Amino acid sequence: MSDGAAAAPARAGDLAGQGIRVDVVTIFPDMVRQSAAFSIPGRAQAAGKLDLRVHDLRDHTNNRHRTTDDYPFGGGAGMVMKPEPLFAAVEAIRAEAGGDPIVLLMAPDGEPFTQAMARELSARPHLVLVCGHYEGVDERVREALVTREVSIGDYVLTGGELPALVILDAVVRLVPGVLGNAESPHEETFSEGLLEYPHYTRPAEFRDMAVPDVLLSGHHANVAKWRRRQALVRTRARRPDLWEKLLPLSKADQKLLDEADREREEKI
Ligand code: 5OB
Repeated sequence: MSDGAAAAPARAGDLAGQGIRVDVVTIFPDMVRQSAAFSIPGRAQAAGKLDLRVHDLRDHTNNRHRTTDDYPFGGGAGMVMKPEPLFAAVEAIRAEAGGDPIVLLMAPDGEPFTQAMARELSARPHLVLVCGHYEGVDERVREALVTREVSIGDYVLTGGELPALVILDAVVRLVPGVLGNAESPHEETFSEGLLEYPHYTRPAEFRDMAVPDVLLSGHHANVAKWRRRQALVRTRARRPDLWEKLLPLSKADQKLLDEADREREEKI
């Protein structure tokens, strides 16, 4: 039995403006449910900001073996996910929820998932995440059922469950009221295009490693400059792809970077 069928009926709009509904279609419902019970997604559910419904794809099969995959036409290695159970699962969600949810297929050849996409999705009242498996899903699912196909990076995975959980995590933390004030997502690494500056907490000295003096100085403007400088140096060194998009630098940033380069020379 899927969560969707067990839970009290709710319209997709019930959480609109104050939360998000996410339906996940998977052959491993326990993996998704159990993982999403932790951390921010777990808290968001408890707070009524995330209405998560996990559906077992096998509940939408017709044969007694509850088969969700089959051999590829034309031959070749691997199995392909059958279209009927996927159409039945998503159409049942649509019929029950109403509205016009975005249906996302987790796919290694999909659009790269970004912070910008997470932001966009977090503004929607209802998402349906479909987890693929095996060599892939029948092409007709991609043509006629799915709104968007999403990849979380260039590596091979065994299924779409972890990508769906990644997307859920990235999206839910942006839903208004999910993060507390102290954790508020205002300085996000990727939305500004810069990597984070280094962070320190107590103790001020640990195994002969000292926290930079400026952070202990209480001089807020100098702290801000130091952090900006560190973020610039780090982004240039670690992520040339992000760095290119930051150019040309503002005068102020260029000055900070020149300073950093000069000081490095003094030290070397
Ligand atoms: N690898 N993103 C990267 C993915 C992926 C594999 C998937 C789905 C999304 O399914 C096997």
